[in-house]
Amino acid sequence: FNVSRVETTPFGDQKPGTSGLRKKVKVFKQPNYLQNFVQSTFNALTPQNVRGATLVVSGDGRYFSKDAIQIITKMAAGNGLRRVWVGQNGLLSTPAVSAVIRERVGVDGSKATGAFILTASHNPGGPNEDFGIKYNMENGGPAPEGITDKIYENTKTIKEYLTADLPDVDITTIGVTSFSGSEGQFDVEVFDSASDYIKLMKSIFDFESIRKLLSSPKFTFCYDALHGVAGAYAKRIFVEELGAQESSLLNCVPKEDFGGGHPDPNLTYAKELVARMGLGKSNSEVEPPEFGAAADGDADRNMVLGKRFFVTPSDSVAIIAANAVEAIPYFSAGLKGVARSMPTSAALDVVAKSLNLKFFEVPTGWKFFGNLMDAGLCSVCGEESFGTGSDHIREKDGIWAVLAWLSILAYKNRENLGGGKLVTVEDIVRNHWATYGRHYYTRYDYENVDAGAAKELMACLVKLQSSLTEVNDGIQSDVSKVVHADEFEYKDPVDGSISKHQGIRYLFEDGSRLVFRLSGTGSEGATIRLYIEQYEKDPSKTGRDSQDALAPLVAVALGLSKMQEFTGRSAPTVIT
Ligand code: VG1
Ligand code: CO
Repeated sequence: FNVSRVETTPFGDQKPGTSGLRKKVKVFKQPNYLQNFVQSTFNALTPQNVRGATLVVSGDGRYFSKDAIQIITKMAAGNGLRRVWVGQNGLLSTPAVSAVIRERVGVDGSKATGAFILTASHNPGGPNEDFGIKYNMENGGPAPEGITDKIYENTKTIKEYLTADLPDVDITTIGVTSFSGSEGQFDVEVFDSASDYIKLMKSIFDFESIRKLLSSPKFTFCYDALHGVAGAYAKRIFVEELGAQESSLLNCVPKEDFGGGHPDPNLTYAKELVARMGLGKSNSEVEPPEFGAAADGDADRNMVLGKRFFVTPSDSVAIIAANAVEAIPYFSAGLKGVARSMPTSAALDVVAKSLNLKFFEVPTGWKFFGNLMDAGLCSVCGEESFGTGSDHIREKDGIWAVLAWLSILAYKNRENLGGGKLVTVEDIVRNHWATYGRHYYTRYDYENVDAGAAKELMACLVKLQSSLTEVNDGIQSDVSKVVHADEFEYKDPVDGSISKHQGIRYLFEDGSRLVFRLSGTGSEGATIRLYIEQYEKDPSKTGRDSQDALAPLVAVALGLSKMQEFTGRSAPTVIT
């Protein structure tokens, strides 16, 4: 093949957000738009990770992925990479990409040094919806800010990109296609999307005990992939490996447009699962399953539900951390430490304190956990945004979280499956609250509001922080006093790098918190996130409805931020 240099001019809007570059498909379809970002990324890497290197390219299968894979493959050959690995049909979940970078050995003994993950995660897909791309490093984790900043700088000055005149490669069939160029050989290896990941899961969990749980008539199960890439793993793992019934899988056929839905596993968007679990209004005659879970488009998120019961993601990571050593073989030697993102509730903090574990609070986005894990400081971590994971890879992992919960359930019920009453998801959570106290928690999202108005709202909240007396005087309802307010700033304990402006915090005397952030993953307008948390230690008061318990704090937050005044919205788009 021949390599050519193609002239191009910069786009001004290629700054990677919380998790890569996410834009409407029509933006990505502009001539050279994807090419500019890919070349800017190659130019931001060390030469060893480009020339002669092996690159993984795949994603959640959303619309435009197939075209993108062909474009990137040709550019990889043009930039002197030695080979590209593609999951069959271009499908790899985000956690599977991380696993493949870390674990997989190619047919010729090669190892990958990085990946382009093609996903916009929980954002809808299709010709009028979102596409996204992000680069992951040799450790299997998202590129750190040092690299994403460099990529952005490169996108502002790019003049040309390199590409090879290869034919389109068949990505539907497993096998290797080789090409020869003037500088040597270039291979495209298409491989099974699930097998490396399944092997890793089997090395972490006791599949036999989960199989016993899933095959017990007492235990019923349901998994909703929302037509995302998790479907490609769910059947193999839950049905073929663990013996769940095929009818327990919902929406497990990956689709380019996620069946027209919003592949975000929360109480608003995972409607079908929510109804099946007895949490919605409908369908009250059928007895709901004991356990239900959902994933987002790229399968790194998870929502865990019990029968008529919602587990908050903040509680979920705390409960996994509290039970990991007993219930999950991978952790049997103990946890190295735990971590959560700043807006995530402090439920994990209480567990860390009581178990005497190292604890870290990092900014939103998974890239901050990787350094801690690489340094051996963190085993389990999570975010309030339905992200949970561990140091088995460097991404959050939706299916891992489900297997972790099934392991805990299998462990708690190890003597009950024959006779005796099943310990349910709800029992596990309520017992946890009784031991550690409960962090009432809710998040309000105001999606797609005017970007200017959102900025002003945030600026006002920062300004207010200089006079807490004024803030406290303005609070009418019966909540405790604001004792500290700031913008969260993080100094990475491993490399010393500093990340500023990571969210506006108002901290109350009784440990309650209000946090305000602007989303970094949207593709249109701005999304304001408001996080509300209140700690209750008294076991007789941990059973309230969370919206009721938090109503006074919510009122304070809405008043303080003048939410309706700035955004014109009287209610959030999504409450979780
Ligand atoms: C959101 C979440 C954040 C998560 C990120 C990527 O970011 O809040 O916790 O890490 O999405 O998740 P933001 O900036 O929109 O709040 V995924 O599953 O979209 O890659
Ligand atoms: Co995701």
